[in-house]
Amino acid sequence: MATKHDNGTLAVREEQKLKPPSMFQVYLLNDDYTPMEFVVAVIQEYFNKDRESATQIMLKVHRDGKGLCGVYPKDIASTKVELVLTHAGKAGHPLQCVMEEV
Ligand code: TYC
Repeated sequence: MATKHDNGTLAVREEQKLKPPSMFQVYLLNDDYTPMEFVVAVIQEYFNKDRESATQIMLKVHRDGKGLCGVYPKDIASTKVELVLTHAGKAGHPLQCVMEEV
């Protein structure tokens, strides 16, 4: 709502300008080398999934090339991508993790 002030200024109410934060989908990508068990452990640790859900996501990535692990605000999504890439790199696996705006 716009409010006309006595002094002639027009104030747009603050709450009207606030948009919900844009959200980002975080995906794992398939490759031919990262062990399935490593991927399941990554999904459990970084995306808070139980072993069954993590296994289903890993198998989807393996079959379809990519799989959705979670949807987060931008800073959380980018932190997860970095943590996963760092963890995989240290372990010597080429696992890739990407984010896409919803
Ligand atoms: N394709 C891998 C293999 O056969 C397993 C794998 C699954 C790798 C998911 C990456 O994001 C991935 N060992």
